Amino acid sequence: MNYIHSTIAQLKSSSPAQCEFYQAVEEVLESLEPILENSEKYKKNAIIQRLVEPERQIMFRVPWVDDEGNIQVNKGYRIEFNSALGPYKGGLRFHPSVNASIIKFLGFEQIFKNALTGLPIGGGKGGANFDPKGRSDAEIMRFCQSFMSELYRHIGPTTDVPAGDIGVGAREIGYMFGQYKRLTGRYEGVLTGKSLLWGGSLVRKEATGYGAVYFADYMLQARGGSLQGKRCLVSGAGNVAIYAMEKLYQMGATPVSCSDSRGTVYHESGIDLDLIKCLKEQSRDCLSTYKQTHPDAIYIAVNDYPKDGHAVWRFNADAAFPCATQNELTQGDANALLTGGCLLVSEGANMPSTKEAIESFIAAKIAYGPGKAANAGGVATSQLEMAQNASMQSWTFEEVDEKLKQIMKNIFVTANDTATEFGEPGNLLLGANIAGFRRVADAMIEQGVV
Ligand code: NDP
Ligand code: 2IT
Repeated sequence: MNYIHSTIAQLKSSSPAQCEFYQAVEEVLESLEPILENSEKYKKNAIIQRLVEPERQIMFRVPWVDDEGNIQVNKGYRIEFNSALGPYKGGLRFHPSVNASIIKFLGFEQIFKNALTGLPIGGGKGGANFDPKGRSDAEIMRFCQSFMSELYRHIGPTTDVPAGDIGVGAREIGYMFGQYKRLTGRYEGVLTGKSLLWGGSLVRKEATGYGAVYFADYMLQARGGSLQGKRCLVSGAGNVAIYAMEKLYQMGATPVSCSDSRGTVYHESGIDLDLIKCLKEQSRDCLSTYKQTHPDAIYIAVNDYPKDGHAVWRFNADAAFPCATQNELTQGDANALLTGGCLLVSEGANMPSTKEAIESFIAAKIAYGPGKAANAGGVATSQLEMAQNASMQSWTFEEVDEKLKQIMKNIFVTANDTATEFGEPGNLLLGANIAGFRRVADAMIEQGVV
């Protein structure tokens, strides 16, 4: 067994039953073969064995009282994965599917994503198996306060700076910030994604979706094309999907689909974004009501999805933007996309494509932007929020957007150049994994055995 596969085998025996985490680790480590072969220093310093083991894993009880007076108990997590490049940085996910495997896969991805931004941020992730669906505002507040009552002792503006992810937006960040301030007495930039009224940064809300579209445009420009006139499939209808669709319209493309956990909407003439914002950002409703306003749209409920995948990828289009969740784009979906003429996939979500789907995209040589590169605009803009908080300044929308564009361009150029350097031009998966790894690994070596 070679070095990489024996490291993965050891990981599976020391951390059993964490399939999403193994998937993320295998994808990265298998890309590292060429660099590990060329440089003895990574093996000598046991870099990959150290990288796959989080520096610290915090798991805690989150008790709270619901509106009926019942006591509820959830499981909370913060995984502080790697601090070689800066304070731990990464989101919090509140979703019933959350477990240690999911938080570890997200934290592991975050290390390389954050390294690719070129900014001084380490990798971390957290969350809880709490289901916000159907909960009142008061219940959400009590849950967030209880979650922060444990988390506050582990975080700080120069140690660990959480943000949002699935199920955590400005409302939840507000309640958590309030509780942090109450417990510590300190008003500081300990969370990002804050409201614009009290320390948030312009463009943070839009940044992940906008960034995934900027990244797509850089991929197409390098191939002599552009997004102008392209028909795009988008999945998800949350923060990332909404602002990906907004930027697609601004760049002359047309998003024709979106989805939520209950179903998919396909609208030939283009998704009505104002309606989606109203349904998802205000009334927190489900997408099935879209057809009441647009009878010409198609709605497919989850029960009617194809057996081997997801309805949202079964329409013909030029480009695909998976912006919902992990493993939402299967081999069957990848085949359907390629047959339908899709030339580009830019991942707004974390690990949305299965291993087999990614292999199909790379074999077909379409423009494929892996999540850790394409969706890095969110965390990068979080770091811009930290910089503004630390210097007590606030930058204009245009200033932040310009920095975001430049960061996405740098990530594209770095991944693309690294792919060429290692003999696989255009393979941005390989390029992003090696470039992210190299920055973290070299920092770890310089900082000694810690
Ligand atoms: P939101 O909670 O705002 O939206 C998530 C969307 O995806 C919702 O429409 C939700 O449906 C749908 N969804 C979530 N889980 C599932 C599931 N298991 N099956 C089907 N649909 C699902 O989250 P974000 O938009 O913030 O996050 C989306 C993705 O982007 C995640 O992978 C996240 O890790 C990633 N990401 C987010 C960043 C950020 O800044 N927010 C940064 C980088 C990556 P419903 O409305 O029914 O709940
Ligand atoms: O996956 C991600 O990069 C995020 N959820 C955003 C993290 C952040 O710290 O802004």
